Amino acid sequence: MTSHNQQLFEASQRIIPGGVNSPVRAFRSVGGTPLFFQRGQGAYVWDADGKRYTDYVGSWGPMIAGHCHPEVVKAVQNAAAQGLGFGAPTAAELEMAELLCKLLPSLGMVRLVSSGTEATMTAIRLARGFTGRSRIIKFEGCYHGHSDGLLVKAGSGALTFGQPSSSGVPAEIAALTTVLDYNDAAGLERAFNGMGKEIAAVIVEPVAGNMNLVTPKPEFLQALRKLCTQYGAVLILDEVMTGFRVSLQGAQGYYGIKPDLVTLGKVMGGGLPAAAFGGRRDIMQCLAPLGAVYQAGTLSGNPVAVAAGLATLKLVQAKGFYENLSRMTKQLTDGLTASAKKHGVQFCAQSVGGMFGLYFSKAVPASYAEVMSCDKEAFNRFFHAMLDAGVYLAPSAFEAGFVSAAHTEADIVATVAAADKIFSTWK
Ligand code: KE4
Repeated sequence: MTSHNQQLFEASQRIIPGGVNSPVRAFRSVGGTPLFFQRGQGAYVWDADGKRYTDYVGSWGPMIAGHCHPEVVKAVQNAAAQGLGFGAPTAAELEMAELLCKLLPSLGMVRLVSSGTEATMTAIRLARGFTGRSRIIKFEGCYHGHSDGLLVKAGSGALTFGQPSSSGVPAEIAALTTVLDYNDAAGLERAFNGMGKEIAAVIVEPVAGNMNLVTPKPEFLQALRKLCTQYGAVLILDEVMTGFRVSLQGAQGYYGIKPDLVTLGKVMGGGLPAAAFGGRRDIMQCLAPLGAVYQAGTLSGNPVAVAAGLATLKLVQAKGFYENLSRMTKQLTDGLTASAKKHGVQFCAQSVGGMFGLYFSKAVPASYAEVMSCDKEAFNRFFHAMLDAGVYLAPSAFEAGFVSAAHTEADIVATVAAADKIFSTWK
């Protein structure tokens, strides 16, 4: 009997490339048939066959309050009843801009867009316009969306499918992107010493979440800030994933690093298409209509998406929100690690705030090379065994996982118990 998931996937593949609207959803790296979800509620999602899963993907981070949180749904319904879009300013956009600037002091000014890709693409253009320079630095395994200059040794789906550098990107554009090793402060120093005055911007995930999860070394963050300041390059912290995920002040607040520009998305849209970029006023004032750097968007600041974001950002400001989220996430990673150890499985895990990484390796990876040495096949086996047990992890060994405020202690305990059963017969 062909499952409904399979029927939908077969039909989708006939008219949608790979049957999906974003490659990492296709289960290509883990194998098997991707799940088509029909419903989400709290910590759970239901697939097209009606099977329930405890969800640790959360739409890749946005669903930090859980699926269909009543206050978010109500805010969306109320906004939608007033109008789905105007292509003109609304008070809600001002409220969102003021809230972002209040929560993130590094935001002197901010502009709303509809995706993380738009945010990072524009931040790069802005840095180039502000400095008059062309070269950018990124780090292997980091993913910043799919604009041409950033699809060079990228992470996430690009890494999953072994095409970290996409075809279709002209060599002339890729040549302006220098790719260095994440956490390699010495390598960054050498690059700046060699071409510092050519560098418009360094863009970095302050916690790398697109080559599985890799946390930053203190000396790496310090080098980023020191060298960008010293050479007049713009430091762009890509907090599309870490913003409001690792703490209320994102990774910049968690680690105490002050960026020149920040990109945001995911949580700030609550699941709907809202993202943003912002930072120093002197840089942001180069943007049209004030300055000569052009950027635009039909759906930028869409009132329904902004309503979802505002409702979500209201929820995350509740007292103890991040303490609880971090505690639950750590209980998950500690429980999985203890179970693997008990059963002699080479596995480890770590968490930062409400995001986590799972690795089939002896030690937690601190670089792209160490991520690549983790046992990907073992991850794929674990992924499917957990899926069979009703636990939905990210369908790739090169992604981070996410816990929501809707996950209960019982959910975490049940997830660890499911893994323990799997590890108990692990060969
Ligand atoms: P979007 O254009 O997908 O909204 O954002 C791109 C982006 C930018 N920066 C960071 C740090 C990101 O993690 C992302 C997108 N993340 C992936 C998941 N690793 C989105 C999932 C997908 O590509 O389907």
